[in-house]
Amino acid sequence: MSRLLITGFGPFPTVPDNPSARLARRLAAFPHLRRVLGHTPDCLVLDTRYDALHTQLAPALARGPSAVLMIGVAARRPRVCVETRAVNRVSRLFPDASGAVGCFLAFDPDGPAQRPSAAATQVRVALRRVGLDAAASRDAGRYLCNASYYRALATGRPVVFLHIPMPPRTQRPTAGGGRRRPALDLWADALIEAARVLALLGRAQR
Ligand code: PCA
Repeated sequence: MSRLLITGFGPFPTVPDNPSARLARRLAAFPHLRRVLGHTPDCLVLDTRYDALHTQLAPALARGPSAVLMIGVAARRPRVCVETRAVNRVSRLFPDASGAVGCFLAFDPDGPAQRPSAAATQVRVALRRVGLDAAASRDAGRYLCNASYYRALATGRPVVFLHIPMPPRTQRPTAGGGRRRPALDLWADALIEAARVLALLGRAQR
C-alpha cells in the first residue's frame, strides 16, 4: 500500500535548529495519526542542501507515496502558511547547509514557470476547521523549500507545503495564569487533519 510521506528540513546557515524536522518526526510518530490513516506515514528529514533534492527527495518520491505533506520553517512569518504554488526559480544569494548556492536561476530549465498545488485550499480549510489560523501564501521563497516543493509537485500526487514560523522560546502565560501549550504541540495536533485530508485526496486519485 502506498503511504503518506511527511517531510521536514534539517539545519541551514540562519537556522541551526530547524523546528520543521521536529514537527515532521513528531507528526509521523503520532499513534493517533496512524489510527486516522490506517498506516504509519513515512517521514523524511531532508538535509537543507541542493544535492539532497537528488540524493534524498527524488528516491523517496520514486517510492510512490500516495500524497506528500512538506514542512519547512519561514522564521519571519507570523503564522503558519499553506503554500499554494512553487516557482521555477532559485536564489543564487543564499548558501545551503554545505555552502553551495543554486547554480542556475531556473530550477529546471525545461520545467514550467510555476506548479500550483491543487490540494492547498482543502488543506488550509482543514487546518482552519481545527482552529489553526493558517494563511495562504503564493511565495514559498527561492530556496530549498520552494525547490523541493517544485520537485514534489511534478509527481502529480497531492502535495502541500506548510511554512511554519519559528516557535517562540518562552510561552506567555494564559489570561488565567496557566501554561499555554507549546506552539509545536498545537501545530502537530492541527497537522493531523492536514495529513488526513491529503491522504484522502491521495486515495481518491488512485
Ligand atoms: N526553510 C528554508 C529551507 C529549509 C527550511 O526549513 C526555506 O524556506 O526554503
